[in-house]
Amino acid sequence: MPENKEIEIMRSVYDKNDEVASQINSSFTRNKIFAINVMGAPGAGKTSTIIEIIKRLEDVASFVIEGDIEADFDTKLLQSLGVKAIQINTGGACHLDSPLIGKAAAELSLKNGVLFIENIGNLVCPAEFQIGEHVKMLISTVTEGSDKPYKYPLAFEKADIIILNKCDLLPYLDFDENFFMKGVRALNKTAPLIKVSCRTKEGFEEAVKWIRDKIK
Ligand SMILES: Nc1nc2c(ncn2[C@@H]2O[C@H](COP(=O)(O)OP(=O)(O)O)[C@@H](O)[C@H]2O)c(=O)[nH]1
Ligand SMILES: [Mg+2]
Repeated sequence: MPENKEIEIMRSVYDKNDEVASQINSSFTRNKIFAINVMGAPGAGKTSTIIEIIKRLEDVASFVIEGDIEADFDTKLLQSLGVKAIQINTGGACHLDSPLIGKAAAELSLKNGVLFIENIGNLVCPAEFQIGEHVKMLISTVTEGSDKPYKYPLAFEKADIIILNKCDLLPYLDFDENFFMKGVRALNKTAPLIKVSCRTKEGFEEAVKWIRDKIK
């Protein structure tokens, strides 16, 4: 019986979150904002990838909501590049939720453009919470090892696009691309998987084309 109770409470937390997420999503759509929930482990290159994509979307207004447990380095970096960015510090919580996004979005006066929401660095919880996004972008890296789809299936299953970053480091690692791809495709048959490097800049044209097609 106590087990049942726990499940009911969790269900109501998810339901409340999803209800707010759905309202936020409608508001983004009404305001012609395409929202991307950017997920990945700490240091995967979420901020670096967002920056490379924004540089190639020069004709589109870009906005960023930066989620971190503490600190605002990424927001300061984005602002120094002229990007409209706002920081959310969760103070310990391991994912962003939709009420947090609702408050941050209200401060950015969002209209006509792309909103990147950099989630907390974590391969588990962010995949469980809708935050008003139109698509989920998962950043995985060759330095994390090729077994990650097998160990963190939900993030790979839910992704609409998977970016494999840090490919400049492939010659120095034993990353097994076939094993990685097999794991990804067992979970997700449709998401494009794009190999990129924020160091050499390879692969970003394809990622940007995918976003442009989605905006249309
Ligand atoms: N070699 C290499 N380093 C990268 C690449 N992308 C990001 N980094 C580095 O990885 C670290 C974490 O990047 P950051 O974008 O802050 O990751 P985040 O924590 O996911 O936002 C930084 O030192 C970046 O310079 C890449 O493609 N290749
Ligand atoms: Mg970051």
